[in-house]
Amino acid sequence: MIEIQYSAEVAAARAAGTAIVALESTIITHGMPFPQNVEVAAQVEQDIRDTGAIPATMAVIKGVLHVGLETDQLQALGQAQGVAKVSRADMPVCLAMGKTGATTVAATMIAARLAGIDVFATGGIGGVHKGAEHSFDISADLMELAQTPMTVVAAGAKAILDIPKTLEVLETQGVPVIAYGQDSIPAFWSSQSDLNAPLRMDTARDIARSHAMRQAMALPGGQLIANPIPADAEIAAEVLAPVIAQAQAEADAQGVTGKAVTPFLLQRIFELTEGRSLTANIALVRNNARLAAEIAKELVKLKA
Ligand code: PSU
Ligand code: MN
Repeated sequence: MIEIQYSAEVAAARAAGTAIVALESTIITHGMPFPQNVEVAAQVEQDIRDTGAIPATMAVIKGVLHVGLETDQLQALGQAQGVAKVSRADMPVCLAMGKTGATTVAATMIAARLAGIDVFATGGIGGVHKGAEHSFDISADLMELAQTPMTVVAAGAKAILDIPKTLEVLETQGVPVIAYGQDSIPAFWSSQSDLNAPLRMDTARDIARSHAMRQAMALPGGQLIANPIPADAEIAAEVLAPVIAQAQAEADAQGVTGKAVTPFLLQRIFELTEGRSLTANIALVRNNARLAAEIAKELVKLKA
């Protein structure tokens, strides 16, 4: 019933048993401005190939679930106006109605599971927004991590979020949050925060082993790998704090709610930092893609 279209390289990788890494498309349509969005998407795909795995960027195009995009499809999606941001709630509607939508972290996890992919790289997951005690704005990404088996590599939760509350929800939902190679939880544009991560791992092999163990135990839900941004690309948390506060105040003053909140904040932070936030965002996504490819390769070895 659900129509899935694999890109040529993903179809070949599936047949050969090559490691595959899923990528989201909301970061292309709603997370970065054109034309950098398309350049970065292609670069991140190439990083995965250079590490020895195959990228599968997810999107719904005219009601078909695409697992891996051809170059022209990626270009078109990156330039299209008014593409829907599709999460768990709206993905089946988008597919059923023959519409086009970019997948969030939650929707990409669902797509990857349907395609038999275990590992997914992104920038930062959605989480509990600042002021959530009033707005109740908690990303569906967190509940997805609790129910869909997937290793998701991110640079921690975006610093626009309430990171302590995000960690509390993940703990409640039984989602392991594993810092890669350090004790503290990375904070997206900054490599360190003053919060200790609940768990730490230092190798892709260990991460693959814990993924396989969850599968062996038939536990629903995935694991979140918090991979710090490379030190030479980070922006100090003190520099960003007032920028984030200003963007949040503007969002509140303008009554921005729901799906629009995260894209609004990212765009304002991009403007207020004169593009520095984007440069850091690009570095961390590429770094996450490389680690995800290493984990996917280890998983292929474990399953052999
Ligand atoms: N990470 C980025 N940029 C983004 C996002 C993540 O570096 O644009 C997107 C992801 O698709 C994530 C979504 O799932 O933001 C979260 O949106 P919300 O807070 O509305 O759930
Ligand atoms: Mn939200």
